[in-house]
Amino acid sequence: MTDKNARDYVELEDRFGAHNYHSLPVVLTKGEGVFLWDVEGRRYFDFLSAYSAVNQGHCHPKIVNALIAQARTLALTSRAFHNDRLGPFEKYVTELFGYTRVLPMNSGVEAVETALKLCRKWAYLKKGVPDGKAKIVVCEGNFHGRTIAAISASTSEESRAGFGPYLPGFEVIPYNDERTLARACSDPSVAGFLVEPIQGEAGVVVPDEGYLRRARELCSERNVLFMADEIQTGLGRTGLMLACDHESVRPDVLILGKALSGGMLPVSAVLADDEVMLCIRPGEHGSTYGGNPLACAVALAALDVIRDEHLALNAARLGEVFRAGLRAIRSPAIESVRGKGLLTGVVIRAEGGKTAWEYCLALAKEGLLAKQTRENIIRFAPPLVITEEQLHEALAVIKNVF
Ligand code: IF1
Repeated sequence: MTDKNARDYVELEDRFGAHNYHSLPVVLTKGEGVFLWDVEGRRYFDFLSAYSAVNQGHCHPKIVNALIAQARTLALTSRAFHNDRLGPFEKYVTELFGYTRVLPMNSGVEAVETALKLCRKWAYLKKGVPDGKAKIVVCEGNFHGRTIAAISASTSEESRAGFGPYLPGFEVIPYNDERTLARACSDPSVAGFLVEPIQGEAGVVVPDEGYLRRARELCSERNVLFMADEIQTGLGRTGLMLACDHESVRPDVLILGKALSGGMLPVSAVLADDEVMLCIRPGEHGSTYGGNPLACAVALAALDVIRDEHLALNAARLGEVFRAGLRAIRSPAIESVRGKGLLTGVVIRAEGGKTAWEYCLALAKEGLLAKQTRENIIRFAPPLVITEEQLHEALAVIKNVF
């Protein structure tokens, strides 16, 4: 153990770290399943799950074992050579999601970048867009990561301001609006539509039923690639393996990250069929760590856990229980409750009372960790391994605070 207390660790970060985060004043040291412990030994329900990266629960033994065994054997070769973990992972993940090919990367935003590059290349090689003219349509309120490309596509001033010049080639349209999408896609230089099936950072914004299906149809009609950023919504979180599955929508390009490793290390991936994926040829794209044996062994185990433990089903069932429980609290501070599966947004009433941040502080004090988004929304996203009993216990904490 350590003789430092929470304040000392916060001070260290404050003194030596970049100031790019405003974290809740909790210093965590241990995790197991749905629980986290701080350096003073207090236990918390984790209702953030590292933004849905820990769908399988903290330190899932099967994933930890895969990590340890592979770390002892071989961790990284680079793609200059083959390794005996990449192929089996690629076969597994493509069969699981029904694509012919996969391109593994590391962080989520790298997978987004990969999808954007793939889409542009496809536009020039297959769609016949004049070189350098490809456009990609994105939605207001999107969050696709922090690179220059991702912030160039963003509409958040906080994410963008001061980081220009921005990358051209993005067209922003309102989310959940098929009319503007239809208009945008009629431009023959539009190569792709990049969309979150549910907007996370925007505050768990669930589009109207039929929107994704209609968007899929529009893209097909106009020969535009439908690219789903399922980094946050995928892998069981919303009650099905993919959020697009709720509308039986099959993206042309599927982007996964976060829970693909169950929180062990950054593993992301882009899936597509030959027609698209083979547009990128040797030497045109890659990553030192992408597809490394350690990541592949961990990702395979992480997907196994989601499947074997029926985590999507659990998310579907308990998501309904959770939102019903939240609505039953009938707090005047709660304006609305929305979400799918175990991804829930609670909109806090602006006038009077506490801010969403203050509620998160109060929840932490009572032993439940959650994070606000957009000033007035609290996102609740526990690990999908949560049991009904644990969920009711957590609801009691939330009720108590409200
Ligand atoms: C942070 C938000 C969540 C994502 C989608 C790509 C990425 C993300 C749909 C990039 C990442 C994270 C990053 C995290 C906060 C978080 C977040 F509030 F900012 F929007 F989850 F909702 N596409 N989301 O949600 O993946 O490169 O980070 O692996 O601290 O910035 P990454």
